Order: sequence, then C-alpha cells, then structure tokens
Amino acid sequence: SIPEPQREAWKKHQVQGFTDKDGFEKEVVRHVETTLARSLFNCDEGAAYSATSLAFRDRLITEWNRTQQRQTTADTKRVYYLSLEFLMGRALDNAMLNVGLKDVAKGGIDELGFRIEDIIEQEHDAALGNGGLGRLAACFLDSLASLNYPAWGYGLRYRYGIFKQEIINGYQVEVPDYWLDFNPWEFPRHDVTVDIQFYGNVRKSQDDNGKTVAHWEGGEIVTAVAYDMPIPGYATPSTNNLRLWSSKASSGEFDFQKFNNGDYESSVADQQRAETISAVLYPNDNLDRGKELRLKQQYFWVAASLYDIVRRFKKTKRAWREFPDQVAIQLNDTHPTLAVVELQRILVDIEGLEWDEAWTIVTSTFGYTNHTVLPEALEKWPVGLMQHLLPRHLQIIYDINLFFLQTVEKKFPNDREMLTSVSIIEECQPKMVRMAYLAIVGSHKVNGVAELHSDLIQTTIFKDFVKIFGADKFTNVTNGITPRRWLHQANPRLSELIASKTGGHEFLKDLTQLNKLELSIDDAAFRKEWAEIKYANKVRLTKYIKKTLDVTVNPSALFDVQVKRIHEYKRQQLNIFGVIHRYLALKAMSPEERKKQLPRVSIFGGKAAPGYWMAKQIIHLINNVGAVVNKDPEIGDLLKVIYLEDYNVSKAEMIVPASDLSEHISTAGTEASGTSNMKFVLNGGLIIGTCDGANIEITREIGQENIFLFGTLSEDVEDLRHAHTYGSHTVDAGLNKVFEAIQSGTFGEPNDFGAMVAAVRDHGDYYLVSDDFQSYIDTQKMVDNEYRNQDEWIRKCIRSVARMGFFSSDRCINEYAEGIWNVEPLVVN
Ligand code: KOT
Repeated sequence: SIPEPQREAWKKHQVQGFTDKDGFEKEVVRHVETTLARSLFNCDEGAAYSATSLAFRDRLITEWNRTQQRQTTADTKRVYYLSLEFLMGRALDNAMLNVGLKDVAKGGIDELGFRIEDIIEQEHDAALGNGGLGRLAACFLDSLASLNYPAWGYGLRYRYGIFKQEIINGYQVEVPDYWLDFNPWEFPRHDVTVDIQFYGNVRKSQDDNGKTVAHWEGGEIVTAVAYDMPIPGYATPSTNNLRLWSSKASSGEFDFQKFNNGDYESSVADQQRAETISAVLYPNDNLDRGKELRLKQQYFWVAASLYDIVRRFKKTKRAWREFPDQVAIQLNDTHPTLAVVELQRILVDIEGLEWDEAWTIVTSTFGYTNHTVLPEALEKWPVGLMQHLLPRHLQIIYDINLFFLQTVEKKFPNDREMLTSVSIIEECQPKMVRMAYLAIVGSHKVNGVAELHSDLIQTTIFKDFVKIFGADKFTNVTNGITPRRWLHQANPRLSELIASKTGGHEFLKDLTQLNKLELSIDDAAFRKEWAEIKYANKVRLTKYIKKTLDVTVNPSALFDVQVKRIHEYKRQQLNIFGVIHRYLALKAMSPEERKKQLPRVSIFGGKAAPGYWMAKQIIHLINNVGAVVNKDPEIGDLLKVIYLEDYNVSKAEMIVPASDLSEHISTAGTEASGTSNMKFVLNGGLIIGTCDGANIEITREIGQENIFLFGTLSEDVEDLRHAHTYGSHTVDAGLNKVFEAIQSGTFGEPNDFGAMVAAVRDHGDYYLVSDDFQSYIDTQKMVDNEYRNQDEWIRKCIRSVARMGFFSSDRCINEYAEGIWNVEPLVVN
C-alpha cells in the first residue's frame, strides 16, 4: 500500500461519485465520449445504456472498495456462498434503485434525450442459472448486501448462460445465449488467477517424522481468472462481491513449441479445451446428468474459490483452528461438495495438519442446503471418473467414508444394512460417490428450503443420518425473495401505493411492515387505486402479447399464469388438460350460456431442458391448443391460451405483476419450496396450488380463505402410486374426455401426444394427474365464481400482501446467519 506521507494526495483525489442530475449527466457524457468513443451525433440507446451503466458501475466500485476495506479492517467472519448458478437478471435498474438514484438518473437521461424505460430495456439478462436455485442465490446476494453482512458469492463465469428459447411451429428451439459482448458490470481481475490441476497421479512419501505425505503430481493445469461483479445493498453503502471464475489455458499450457513448429491446430486445441470448462451452463433443472465436463467445472470453481478464501485467511496470520471463526461456507445444493474434500486436502497435504484437526475445521466451516428430493436430481459420480480426474480427492473421500463408517459402526454395532445405506460410496456397478451424503458428513448443518421439504428430507432420503448425527444437525430455512427486485423494481406503482399507506418505503427493509396495509382495507379509494394498478400491469402485458404473438387478449379477463421450468412434477400437463376441459365445456354450451362465462387468459412460459423430451411435448401441446382455441370464433374472448417465449428474470418482472391467479400445482411432496409463488402473492395475485413446498406456509401466513388449495396430500402420494401400479387404475372421466379430444386430432397430430396421455392412462400416472384432476377443475370453478366479485377479490389480494412479510429473503438470510453461519452484520456508520 501507499506510504503514509503520500496518502494525502490520494485522499484529495478520491472518487466521490455523482449525487445529482448534473453530476450524473457529466459522467454519462464522459463515458460516451471517452470510454465508448462516441458523441452526441451517434449515441443510440445502446450507447446511452452503456454509459449510464458505466456511470453507476463507477459509483458501485467506489463503495465496493470501501466495503472491502471496512471488512478487512474489522477482521470479522465472512460468509462465502458457493453456487454454480446465479440468476441475476438485469443489473442497471436494481443498481439505480438500491443506491437511491433512479430519479436522478431518470431526470438526467431525459435531459440527454432518452427515456429511462428504453435504456433499462437495452440490458441483456445475466442468466447464469436454470430456475429457482439460481434465482434464490441472486436474492440472497441482495439481502446479504442490504443487511450489511460481509459476504462473497463464488460462481462460474459462463460464456453462455441458459439458452434462449424460441417457439417455432409450436416447438421449443434452443439458441445460444452469448451475453458477454459488452458487460459493464464485471471487472476482470487479470492479476487474480489460480492454477487448477486435473488428472495426474498420487505419490506417497514419508516425512522426517515418519508421517506419510501425499503428493498429487502430473496431469494438466488450467488457469482460473477472477471476474468481479459488485452487489449493491439497498439503502446502505455496503457493496459486496460476486466473484466468477473464467477458465483459460495456463501460460505453460499454450504450447509455443508446437505453435512455432507449425502445429497450430493442436496448440490452439489445448487452449480451447481449457476454455471449454467455463464455456456453458448445464441447462438441467432438477436433474443430474453425470457428464465429465460438469465434474471438471465443479472442481475448477471450488478449487479456485477455496484457494482465494484460504489466501485471504492466511493474510490474517491466525492459527488454523480459528478458520471456522473467520469463514462460513454455504454449499448451494451438492454441486460444490468437492469443496469439503479440497479443504481437507489443503489442510492435510499442503498445510501439514493432522487428519482429525483438519476434519474438525472442515466440518465446522461448511453448511449444506438441499433443494430437492427428486431421485433423478441427487448427484452421484462414478468412482472411476473421480479416480481419473481427481485421484487424490478420491483417496480422501475413501478416508472420510472409512472414518465415518467407523463411527456409525460404534453407534450401531453389527448393523450391516445401516452401513450400506449411509456409505458415501454406493456399492453398485459402477460404484458411485453419493455427493449428498458427502455433503452431510462434511457439514455441521443441513437445511431444507421449506418446512414440508425439511421434514421430508429428515424422514425419507436422509433419515439414517438423523439417527447417526441427531436431529439438531438438520434444520429448516424457508426460502424468501428480495422485495427490492420483486416489488419495488417490478411493480413501482404498487410499491408507491404501499409506501403511501405504511409510512414510507421502510417495508423494503422490513417486509413485516406490510401488515399495516390491513388497516386500509376498508378504504374504497385505496382499493380502487390498487385495482387500477393491477389493470395497468395487465394492459402492459396485453400489449406485449399483441406485439410478440399478434394475439389480442382482453385485459379485463382473468389472467391465469403458470411460468416456471417445464417439468412433469410441476404439472403444466395438468394445467393444459384443464384448459382443454374448459374449452370443451365452452364448446358444448349454447351461445346464451356462453355469454355468462367468465373470460380467461391462460398464460404459460418456461424452458424445457434440451434433452427432456416429455417436457418438450408439453410445450408443443400448449402451443397447439393455443393455435386452435385462439382463432375459434365461437370462443372469442372467453378463452385465450398464450405461450410466452423465453421466460427469464426480466420477463418475470413484467409478467408477475400482471397476474390475477398463478398456478403452483406440483404433485405434493415434489416441489421443495417454490419461490415464484411468493413473488405472485407479493404482487397482489392469488394462488391456485397444491399442499406442497412453501404453499403450505404461505397458506398459514395469509389464511386459507385467501388461497385456492386442492389435490392429494403429500402423506397420501405413496399409497396412490402403489395402487396405480398394483391395483386397478381408472382414469378420471372428465380427463378421459380431454384425452379423447386430443386423440381425435382436435389439437394436431394425435400421435405427437400419445406418450403424454399414456403416461397418465397406461404407465402408472406417477405425478397423480388423474387423481387430482377433478379437484383441480372444481377449484378452478371456485376461482371463476370468486373473481366475479371484484371487490371481495381485491380485498383478498390486499390482505394477502399485508401478510407476506415472512417471505422476505432478509428474514431468510438472518436465519442462516444466526442458526448456521454464526456471523453478524458489519454496521456502517
Ligand atoms: C437442480 C439440480 C440438482 C439439484 C437440485 C436442483 C434444483 C432445485 N434446482 N432448482 N431447485 C429449486 O430450488 C428452489 C430454491 O430452493 C426451490 O424453491 C425449488 O422448489 C427447487 O426445485
């Protein structure tokens, strides 16, 4: 650092950042003219976006520097959130709102000849995630910064995020998402690099004291380069860091010998192989595909992050046993579980600690969050692959398992079944490493993401571990969402209205203050404005539907929305079967009868994993139904079916505030939590849903009279499935009519949907679509009836919003901080 006498000069010139319109405009013009090398003659919306973002980035990075300085000086414990996915969405609007300068920017942009809405729209989403798990990580970063916790996120800087979805002739087509063309939000740190080793072999030697030491040698080296994204807190100077690693060939790797000898291709191929590691996000949600490159990504990211964390700790010159007092690492699902093994390797092989001492440090450092009970999503790696890619790590895993099984044997003598069932190594062909078991054994706390889910993991997939470690190791932290993005940013008018009734924007820092809204429920003017805002949000979506799909929908109709990843367990098929049922019923009515029906727009959106054939069939059916229904003159406004292409975070910000009713209808026990359910209710929409995930806690908070629940309970699912397979399985009569319509070709080539129908009718109906069909239809009828009474409907919406305080990710982060990480905020004066 700079010597004391020279610091005066630095302090004099320290960047202060703009605070008013003039200062903002000056920064924008400067960036247009110098950074972008443009002028007022050729500054388009893209350039105006870039310059605005750079102006805000400059501000953020100044605060970022101060925050890091403050945290280093305070020398308190930090949290590290390891996630392979961060579904951030756009950054500019969020940055403007969080630093409290959106109005300043709006005025400035206006004077410079642009509209702020158009500028915001220029930004490409940072879509480094699939769905709920990645978006949760993004909400957590917002809360960590807003609550002043010293925290870093660590992830991968994918060159390609989640693919862009196009719908062509009713089918999903995937287009690559190259988002890095110009990304003003990242800071490349070419000086922060880590060399990561793969393959090779392990040699053992004895040291002077006769202790065996392992040496991992040979193999190949890939370099990790850090890219930092500043994460601004809301109404606080705290600005945290998201560090994303990018892979490149290590300087030793690019073979100049080969290159100079004219073997260009193979020298370039080596380089490309290295860069492939961080090239692309795997597009699977709730599915584990076991590809070697994925394991490489995991180790690359985990090893670089741990090196960074350990380097920071070593600067404090503390003893190793103090590591868990300085560092808490949270594993976002099992994807970063190799971190457990890597830290043990660093401590034992490199730092020379004894196994037991190292292991105590490791287990005190890590916490593990489970996000799913679906068997196909539980991560396992073939022992052979692990041996090949990470030979030393496999040895350590075997040792961890050995010592673990010894403690199990002590606690449950002669219980072979127990040993087999909890072993980290699954003794099958080929042998597999069970990552969830490794994560449990390597952590001090394991949590699920909603009460039902946390109960389920403790009584089903991890029940033996509860017997071994005791119930205290397992806990629940119900998910939450950030009200800054999902209310203030997505629904500014509603945020203002709420502020006017609750005494300012305090609720954005303490969401429980929403409860003050209940006092205004009888205020007719307030309800009217509430309804007007909902209507305006629906009009905006209506225009978007017209522009993108050329379908005219009536903004006064009930907007029924299901937007999320397409998955059989989430049951978009139940929804579309219900839509067909409604269509057939309308067709069977007399014109007079039809006139009495309530108009509805069924809106779908979401991506299917490219390899998930059945999910793609579901998308195809929805689109085919839309094609028939939307142009049926007998139906008109009574029913429209819309598939919104390329659902992502920024589209969610437009769709969520426009919903009257949203669908969260997973088979009970399959959706760990769900978080969009929270977003929809917070924006004044009601829910039709099953007793699953966080729906249950939402019901408890808002009251069962304010939610439309239906369907089988989780405790009955297993018996029903059993009965389907071993008893006689008859399909619901109404659903059979739907199947007949599909098979008569009403919605296109019947063969296209044969497998979807057969899954329910002939193959055991694993997701209980038929069992829940009638109660779904009945409940939708109740929705129709209740929606007719708009005054009562609006009251329900307001009452629900008033009771949503619990679902802030701030509450959630405080629970992690207290119950799992043992960290405290760093108060900023
Ligand atoms: C993906 C791959 C492997 C294991 C789990 C997943 C996963 C789980 N991806 N997203 N989830 C969702 O996580 C959300 C946040 O906790 C939950 O709300 C949602 O129910 C999960 O499906």
